[in-house]
Amino acid sequence: MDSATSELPARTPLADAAETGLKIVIVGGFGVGKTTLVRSVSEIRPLNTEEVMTQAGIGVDETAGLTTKTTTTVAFDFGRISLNDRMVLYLFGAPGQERFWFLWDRLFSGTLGAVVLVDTRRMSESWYAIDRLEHHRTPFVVAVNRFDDDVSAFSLAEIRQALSLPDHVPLIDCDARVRSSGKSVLINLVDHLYELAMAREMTP
Ligand SMILES: Nc1nc2c(ncn2[C@@H]2O[C@H](COP(=O)(O)OP(=O)(O)O)[C@@H](O)[C@H]2O)c(=O)[nH]1
Ligand SMILES: [Mg+2]
Repeated sequence: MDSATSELPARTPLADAAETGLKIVIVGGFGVGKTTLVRSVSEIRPLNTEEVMTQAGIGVDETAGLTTKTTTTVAFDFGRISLNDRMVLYLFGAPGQERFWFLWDRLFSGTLGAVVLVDTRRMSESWYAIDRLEHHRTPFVVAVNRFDDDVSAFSLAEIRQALSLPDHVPLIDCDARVRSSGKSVLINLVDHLYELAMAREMTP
């Protein structure tokens, strides 16, 4: 009998990857830059289901202040990045539109941590994501995606206050279009997860 079919291999490539793979979710409001971030850091051609917005989206997908945005993500983005030879992050960009919020709770299961992307022109769009993450006790960092036409120039301290973010939640600036910037957001999250794990270990 063929040994390959008579017994299961000790390790399959997928299991190996899963063992070191961390599931990370990128959440945030509509047009905040989730697809852009996943695309700029992913080492595989990211899957996404970007659709040109149709007449039907008018009034449903609010584009106020986002004059250049003509596509919308109807499912989610998926990408992958290896931080080092042991650590692979699987990235899921979760749809920000209110009508997709029911998907988030499913998506959060098995998620080690999340990145909340914030656009300071539409800060309130992040409230729901932060709320859900706190509810699920999913650790997260908040990354402010600075847009060129954002003249508000809020400081990180002001943003922390506006979002009622506790001091222990990392808050950083980023440019979702730049790979090194997106990568540093992810490293920030992994560091945060590591610190939380260490703190848990220290508590008797
Ligand atoms: N100027 C500028 N544009 C950005 C930035 N991040 C994303 N965009 C653009 O903003 C639009 C919305 O980004 P997208 O990633 O589709 O948002 P999503 O709905 O969160 O997935 C796209 O046209 C992006 O090219 C940024 O940091 N600066
Ligand atoms: Mg998108």
